[in-house]
Amino acid sequence: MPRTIKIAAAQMGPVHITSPRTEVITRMLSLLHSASSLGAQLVLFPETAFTTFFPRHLIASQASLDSYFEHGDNLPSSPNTKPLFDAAKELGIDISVGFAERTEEGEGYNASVYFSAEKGAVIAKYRKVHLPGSKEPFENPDAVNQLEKRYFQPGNLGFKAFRTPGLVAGAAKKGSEELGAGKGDPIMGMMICNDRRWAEGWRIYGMQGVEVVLCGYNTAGFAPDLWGTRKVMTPEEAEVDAVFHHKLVMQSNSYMNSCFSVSAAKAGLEDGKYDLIGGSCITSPEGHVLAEAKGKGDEIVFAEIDLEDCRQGKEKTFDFERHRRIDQYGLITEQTGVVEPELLP
Ligand code: CDV
Repeated sequence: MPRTIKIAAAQMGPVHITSPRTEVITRMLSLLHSASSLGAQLVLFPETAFTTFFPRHLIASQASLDSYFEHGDNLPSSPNTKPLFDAAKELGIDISVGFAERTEEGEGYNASVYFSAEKGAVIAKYRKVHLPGSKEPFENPDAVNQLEKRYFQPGNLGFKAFRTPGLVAGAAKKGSEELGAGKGDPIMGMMICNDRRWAEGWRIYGMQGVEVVLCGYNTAGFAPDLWGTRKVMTPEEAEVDAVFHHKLVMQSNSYMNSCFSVSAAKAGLEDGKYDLIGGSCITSPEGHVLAEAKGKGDEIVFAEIDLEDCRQGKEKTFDFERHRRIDQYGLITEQTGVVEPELLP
């Protein structure tokens, strides 16, 4: 039986350091309404969607830094973000959105939430595990900094998949007669930007039967200080490569875990200077791109997907129960860095 969902990535053009929060929310509402007019049931917004991607800046004042953060559990009620959640509830659309989270204890996380329109509540939260960059800025004054390790703690909620109510008709529930994998409410997982480059998170979601992975991102188009300069590239060549790598990891990891993925970028020249790639896309369990952004501005990327399409991979090529060999995978959790084989005599 088909289990279809109409799904959208809300790509956002640049959000500048000077952009008033109200202006950003207005743009997000406009994207939500556009997605609604296409019949979307779920809309994904980018990483740190409500503000500029501030970890590129060295921010000295605590008050200024705090202005980029929200209290995680208050998003649906905070004046800065409430209008988006109110509209999602009113339109009956689930949303997932990235934000900088400040906890009661004062810790900072690069986080995202999943809001269920049916429940009228946040039903899942994710904190970015793989924080790229450094604590200190680069010495090169022209470098694009990536100070996530300075402002955020590594995520501590793991990669926990969750079910999303109200999206597919006739979903099996606890105690249903129609039991078995692939019959219940959709299984989703969230990751944030750099996480998508790491196979480990995808596999942990795959092992929970994930059907849709949601990933918001801010990826620089040209950042040689961060990436290395072994191959000298023009900014244009570097951006082509960055988009290639983005799609490569979304497509290959969707395939290897037999799931759909949705990715939503913040794109364009943020703060008038820092180029972010676009390339928001929706990929299938066979690794194909089903829909993708055409430009680098505010744009809805939309597809109707059938979760039943996950079954073939999950039951054949990537039937984990039959084919995985965990006795051979020990190094994955025993060792963090690389230990090369001994040198030859
Ligand atoms: N926001 C990010 O996590 N950006 C990283 C860059 C810095 C490599 C990314 O993986 O796109």
